[in-house]
Amino acid sequence: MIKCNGTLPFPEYSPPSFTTETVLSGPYYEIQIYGMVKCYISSGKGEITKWNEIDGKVSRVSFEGKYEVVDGLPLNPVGRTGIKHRGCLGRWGPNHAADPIMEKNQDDEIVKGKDGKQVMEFVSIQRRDNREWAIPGGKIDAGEVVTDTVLREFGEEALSTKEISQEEKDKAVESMKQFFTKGIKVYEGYVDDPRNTDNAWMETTAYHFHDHDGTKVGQFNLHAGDDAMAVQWMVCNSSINLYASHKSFLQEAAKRIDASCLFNLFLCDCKT
Ligand code: RP5
Ligand code: MG
Ligand code: MG
Repeated sequence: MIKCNGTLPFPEYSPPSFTTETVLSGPYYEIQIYGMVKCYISSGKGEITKWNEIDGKVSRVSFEGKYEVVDGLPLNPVGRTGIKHRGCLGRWGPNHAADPIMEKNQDDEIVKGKDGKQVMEFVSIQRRDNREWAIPGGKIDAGEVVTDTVLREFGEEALSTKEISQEEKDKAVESMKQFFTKGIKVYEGYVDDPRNTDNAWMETTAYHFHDHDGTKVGQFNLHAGDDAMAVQWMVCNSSINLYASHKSFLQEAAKRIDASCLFNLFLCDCKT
C-alpha cells in the first residue's frame, strides 16, 4: 500500500460519484441526499457530525489518525481512489471490520518453508462477491464489539452458523469461544480493499488464533456460509493470492510464531 494521502495538489481531479443501489436502499446505512453536501442517516435523525468520534453505536474513528472532512464528507486518509462517495460501502468514512486468522501448523512436520521454518495453514474462504480467497472477516455491526464480530464472522462464513440448527450452532459457538479467548491482535488499520473510495474505506482488526497441534480449530467442521461460497485450509506460501491486504495480516501472524514467511509483498520487511 502506498500512502500518499492526497495532499499533493491535483486541481483537475474530479472523480465520478458512485454509490450502489443496494447501499442507497440499505435498512440502516447512511443515505446521502444528493444536491446537498451533507449526509443523513436513514432514520432521519439528522446530519452526521460526529466524524472522528464514536457516533452512537458506530465508530467513525480511524486507526490511521484524524481524517479530514471536506464539504461535509470524510476524506480517505490514504489518498485518492478515483471514485467519490461510497461505492458499495455502507458507511461514510471508516467501515470497520474484523478478520480471524485461524491457523495451525501444517500437518506434515516434514514440510518446511524455504527458510527452514514451519509452514502455516489457515482457514480461507472464497468470497461470494468477487470469488477471491480471503480471511473469513466481516464488518462490525452497529453496537457490536470487535471480539464478538471476529467470532460471529468466522462462524457465519467458515462454519455456516446461519444455516445450521440451533443445537449445532450452540455447540460450534461453545467450542469456538474457548479457543477465541486466546486470539492475539496482529493488525489494526486501513485495508487496501478494492471497494475503497475517496469518502468511504475499510479498516480492520485482525486476530491471530494459533492452534499448535491442530486439536482445536483443526477439528472444526468447515462449511462455507453467508458471504462465503467455499472454505478450506490453505497453505501459506508465496504463490497464494488473497483479497485486499490479507496476505500482509498473515505475514504478521507468521512473524509472531516464527513460521515460514514467504510472501513477496510490496511492504514486506520479512527477513527471509
Ligand atoms: C476487508 O473486507 C476486511 O479485511 C474484511 O475481511 C472484509 C469485510 O467486508 P465484508 O466481508 O463484510 O464484505 O476489507
Ligand atoms: Mg460476513
Ligand atoms: Mg465477509
